[in-house]
Formats: sequence, C-alpha cells, structure tokens
Amino acid sequence: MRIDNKNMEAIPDKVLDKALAEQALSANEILQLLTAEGAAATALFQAARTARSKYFANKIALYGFIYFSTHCRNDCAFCLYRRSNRGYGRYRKSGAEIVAAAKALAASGVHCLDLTMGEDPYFLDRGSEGLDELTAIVGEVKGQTDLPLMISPGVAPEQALKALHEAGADWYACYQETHNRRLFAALRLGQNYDRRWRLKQYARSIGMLVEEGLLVGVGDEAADALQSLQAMGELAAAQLRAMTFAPQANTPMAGPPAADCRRELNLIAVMRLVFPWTLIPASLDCQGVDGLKARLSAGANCVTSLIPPQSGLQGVSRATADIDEGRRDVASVLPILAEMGLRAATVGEYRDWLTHLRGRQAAAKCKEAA
Ligand code: SAM
Ligand code: MD0
Ligand code: SF4
Repeated sequence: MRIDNKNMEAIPDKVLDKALAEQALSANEILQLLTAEGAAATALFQAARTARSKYFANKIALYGFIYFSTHCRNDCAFCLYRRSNRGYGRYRKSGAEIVAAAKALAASGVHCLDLTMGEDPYFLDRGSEGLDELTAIVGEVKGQTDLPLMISPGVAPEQALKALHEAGADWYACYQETHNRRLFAALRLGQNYDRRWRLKQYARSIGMLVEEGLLVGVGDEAADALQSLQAMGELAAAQLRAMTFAPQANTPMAGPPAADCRRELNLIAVMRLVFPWTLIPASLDCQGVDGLKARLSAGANCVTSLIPPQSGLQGVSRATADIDEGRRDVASVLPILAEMGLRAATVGEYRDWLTHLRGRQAAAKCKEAA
C-alpha cells in the first residue's frame, strides 16, 4: 500500500499494477484514480509516466497551432469566440498568411500543424465555394510543409471532411467536451450532440485519425469523466485531451479562473493508464509554459498550442498569453523537456506513431463490424 501523508485514501498498489498490465479497471478503481490527491496522486502520475515510456520512450511530439479564423456561427457558452460576443474583434487570415505561419512553425521544428477555425460561415455556409477554398488552403499548407496536419473546423459536411482528408489532413479534432448530454446542451448551446459525435465516427471510417477532448470545471463530475472514458474507448480516438475551463469575459460563463488544474492532471494520468498508446496533449493554452511540467509529469506526450509570435494569431482558452512574448515556441519548450529527461521526437518517429495509431483505429473499426 502506498501511504498518503495527507491522510487521503491511498491507491492500492494492485490498482496501478493492474493498469500497467493493461487489465481493465473497474468503475470504482477509476473513480479512485480520478479523485487521488497528495501522495496517491504522486503515485498515479508516476504510473502514468511508466505507461507512457512503454509506448513512447522519452519522446514528445510538438504541435503548431494556427487559429486562422475566429469568426463563428455557434454560441458555445464557454467560448470567447461565440457569436454573441459582439465586442470582440475577430480575424480571418488569408491563405498566404496561413502558409507563412505554417512554414515558420515547420522551420521551428514542430511535428504536426493544427489548422483551427471557429465555425466560420465564410467557409462553411457558402456551399462549395467556401469549402473548396478551405480545402485549397489545407492542400497548400501540406504542399509547402509536407508535415502531418490536424484540422479543427468544427462540424463540417461529410464530403468536405473527405476532401480535406484527401488534400492532406491526417487528423480531425473535434471535442465533445462532455459525454453527459444534459451538460453538452448547456455548453454547446443549440448544437446537436449526435451530429458532432457521428462526424468523428465518419472521420475514423475514412481513415482519419481522431482527437476527442473534454472540458474540466464546467459542472462536470467524476461520474461524467467515467462516462467519457467509456465513450473515448468506443470512438477508439488516437489523441485524447482534457483542458481546464478558463472563464472568458462577456460570456455566460464569465467568472474567476479555476483555483488549480488538479482534476485535469488526474484525467491526463487516467487517460494515459487506460489508453497508454494514445497521444495526450499538454496544452500551452491552459497555463502556458509554466504549466507544462505538471502536464508532462502526469503522462501527457505532446505539447500543443505552439504559436508563432508577432503573427496576430491567437490561442483559444488563453487567447494571447505568452504568444508575442515568444514563450509559446519550440525554443522555450525544449529546455523544459530536457530538464525532465524527455526530448522532442523526430518527425519520422512521430509519423511512425501515426502509422501505429491508424492501425489501432482500423482494428477497432473491424471489431465493431464483426
Ligand atoms: N470551432 C471548432 C470547434 O469548436 O470544434 C474548433 C475550435 S476548438 C479547437 C475549441 C476548443 O477549445 C473547444 O472545443 C474547447 O474544448 C476548447 N475551449 C474553448 N474555449 C475554452 C475555454 N474558455 N477554456 C478552456 N477550453 C476552451
Ligand atoms: C490547443 N489551442 O492545442 C489548441 C486548441 C484545437 N485542436 C486545439 C484547443 O490547446
Ligand atoms: Fe465556435 Fe468552436 Fe468557440 Fe464553439 S468552441 S463558439 S464552435 S469557436
């Protein structure tokens, strides 16, 4: 038994041993891990790092982030860029600006580029004209960088997703935020839960890698996290994230920031133990470079939201923090990795991981069909 000096309930060794042997954990065991504190949390994070090293050794992936349009037709209660936030100055970058940012990030050493937008009507509500323009941008970024690409365009038509995949998008990132339908309805106002979910299944069916994500601190409880782990398993998503909600001014969920990110860290560690082969972000969008170590210590294995300085590009939950100061860049991250005995993967190693993950997603699909 690991003894917890804060008198929190200790996690029996056998639970972590079972997790490391990749045996299914019971709901109670997972709940114990999700709520671990003090020395119990320390043991949890240690186990998560052991699980990570089995699949990824000490290598970490780096993701550039290009939020190329902050226009959005949706009204998510948690988001700065929701359409009702009229006081907010938005931007839509040109194809040339997007390619320039992509090239700068590629030259700085990232392994993957995440092209993200609000559900911008310019691209999504003008029929094939807008969708073709979006596809051409993705194709151009692929052609100019030859890097693996992730796209986060929100809910787009299936044919558009297929065209984007054919133009070079390897990943489709689309976060349910929660798998509790009541909570989803309160967060993603007026949006269709099933449509969002099925699009991820569709993306997987055409061979795209899928990223699923959760918001933490939006009224969610441990039982919701349990339900989400189940859903993530069903989706066989290749990348899984949890982000602590950062309240935004002029939104219905404005308010003081979360006191800490402990629940996010526990979730990162639990996702690592339950799905040890997946990519799990340590997002610089949460607490900037200062929050990186805690997330990597909890078992994350990719650093996301690296943004070129002076580009006018923004983050999502911490829209501008650290960017123009040049602290959300590869050069700021590498020494932190080194201090932790970690190193950046090579692009070749990252590509090998993607090949492995595609195989896993395809195997999950076959199992479902059988
Ligand atoms: N518009 C697309 C969509 O919503 O799918 C793409 C943008 S997506 C990358 C934005 C994600 O950032 C959300 O799904 C949510 O998980 C996260 N996010 C947005 N606002 C946030 C906030 N205030 N705090 C923490 N995470 C936030
Ligand atoms: C991040 N700011 O990685 C980005 C964003 C969108 N696919 C990702 C939330 O934190
Ligand atoms: Fe729009 Fe995405 Fe923000 Fe929702 S989370 S308001 S869809 S940008």
